[in-house]
Amino acid sequence: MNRFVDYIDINDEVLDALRFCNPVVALESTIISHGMPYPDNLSTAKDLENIVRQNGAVPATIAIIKGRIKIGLTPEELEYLATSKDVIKVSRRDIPHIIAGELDGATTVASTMIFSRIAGISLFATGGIGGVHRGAERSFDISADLTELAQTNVAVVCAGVKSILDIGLTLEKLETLGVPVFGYGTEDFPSFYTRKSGFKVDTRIDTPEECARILKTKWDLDLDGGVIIANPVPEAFEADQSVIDTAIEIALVEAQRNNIRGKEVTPFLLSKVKELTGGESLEANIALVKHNAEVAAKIAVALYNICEK
Ligand code: PSU
Ligand code: MN
Repeated sequence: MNRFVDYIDINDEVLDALRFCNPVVALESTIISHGMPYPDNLSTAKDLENIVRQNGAVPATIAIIKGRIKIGLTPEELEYLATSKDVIKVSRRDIPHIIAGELDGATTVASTMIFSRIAGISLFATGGIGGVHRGAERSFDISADLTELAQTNVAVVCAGVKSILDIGLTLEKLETLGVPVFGYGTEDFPSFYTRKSGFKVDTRIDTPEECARILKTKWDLDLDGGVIIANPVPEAFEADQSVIDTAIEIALVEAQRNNIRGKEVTPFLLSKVKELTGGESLEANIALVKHNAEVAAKIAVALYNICEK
């Protein structure tokens, strides 16, 4: 940790928790800067932090502000991220130049995992992760989130992946990379807005304690890398599958027509889907992230309890 202090600011609440090895849950910032409109982004970010606290853990929202890695944000910093237009999407390869250039960065799943591990945080709650894009056999477009999951010891609680991706190929790639994929209370791998994707997970887990035992075992054995805990959107907030499917088809055609490439692909598809599905997708999105924050906090507490023994 010492050689990182020149780059990182950890807020007091998180630092206290880390010092005593108390449960901490990391939260990402892409959701705030790119994932939702203002003011829903800000109210959701605050709600997520409170949900983590109510479930016995300390929240650590992660971002880069003026070149400093922030682990835990002040209310002013949250507000700044929620309203600033100049926040850049930062995955692994973007980290050096955003920090050296003293710029603002919203962390993706990959970079939030990297900073979580540096700080000693094992649980991370988000919405959806990146994966293998449709047509990847020609475009080679496979998210850096997957290679991060292969090497960085952080468990990611998410609502699966959106079908802007090829879900089957994403699951195959995760198998190749040795990343366990668990269904939380389900055998079905969820597809973000909806509870099923047509694909199964190979392991179902039903309790935070069961999950914590598996995580401890993995990392005790030096089986480096992350874990995906796929937690389906609560039934009451599930979106209409056909509305989502139509929006995704349109978004994919528009991305192709506009020759969108590289790191712009995912933000382009996400914003098109958001635009085409409006309020319905936003409501599902907020509900599922809150549910993920709750489950991540419970697993962090369970992990603390078994590591204490
Ligand atoms: N998928 C979603 N919502 C998101 C993302 C992906 O359903 O917000 C964001 C996350 O930050 C994820 C990143 O880590 O996009 C992946 O981008 P790329 O495909 O360019 O690696
Ligand atoms: Mn990509």
